Amino acid sequence: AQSVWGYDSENGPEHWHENYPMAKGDKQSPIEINSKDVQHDSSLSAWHASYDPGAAKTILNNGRTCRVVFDDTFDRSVLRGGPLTGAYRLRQLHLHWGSADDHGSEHVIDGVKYAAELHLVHWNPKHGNFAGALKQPDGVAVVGVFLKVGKTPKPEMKRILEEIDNIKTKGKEAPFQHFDPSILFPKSRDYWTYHGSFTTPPCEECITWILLREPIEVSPDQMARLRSLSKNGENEPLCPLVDNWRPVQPVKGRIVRASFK
Ligand code: GRE
Ligand code: ZN
Repeated sequence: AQSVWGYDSENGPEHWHENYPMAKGDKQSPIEINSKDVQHDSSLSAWHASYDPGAAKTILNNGRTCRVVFDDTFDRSVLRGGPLTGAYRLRQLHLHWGSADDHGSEHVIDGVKYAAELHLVHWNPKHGNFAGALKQPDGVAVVGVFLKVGKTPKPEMKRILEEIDNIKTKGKEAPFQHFDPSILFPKSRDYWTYHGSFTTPPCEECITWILLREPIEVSPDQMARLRSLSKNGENEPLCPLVDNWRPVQPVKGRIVRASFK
């Protein structure tokens, strides 16, 4: 059915399990979060990101997302606290987005789909390397930030979106240095947390999700820039890179905890 996975009808999320059986596992992501079903947990502490701007390396278009890659060869940019034990190293950030403003996020909050979702991916160095971490239930921690189109856009997103003109097509990569992604966080540190998976194949179930309650705002112009990326290579027919999100998966009895009331 599919040669390489993607988001189209012939290779999209409904087909992933054919080559990646974990995609039908019991702890898949994303999920819908219903605020009436979440459990406030007063023992959940605050999370802290301590990022070194010098760790940022490159930005690239891999035909499925736009990703910024960080140096993770030592503990220079780390996430701690919240539901986590120990420090997790920042490896990359990337986004999922839609073709219109009313969809694009992967997690759905009380029926609401946001225009985009930013994922900051960290791994637990006690497992040696990233590949080792993927095999462990406490291997990876992802901070998810929702993006909505609004009138008070975060100027901080500009840096990423400016660079997009340099990585229009699949396989393009550009230097992306001196960037502290914590400038993208919303004011509130309130979060939901649950155990789930990568939302892309092989959909390993190794992720502690930390989803921030407060979305950040982007301008219509900034969203248009994101949608101007292409999944085709240079000199190939134009194919816009949009709707790179996986639909929600069965919760299967998992509990979502909230850090706030
Ligand atoms: C992704 O590729 O979309 C992804 C990761 C890591 C964690 C979550 C996620 O690469 O969605
Ligand atoms: Zn993602």
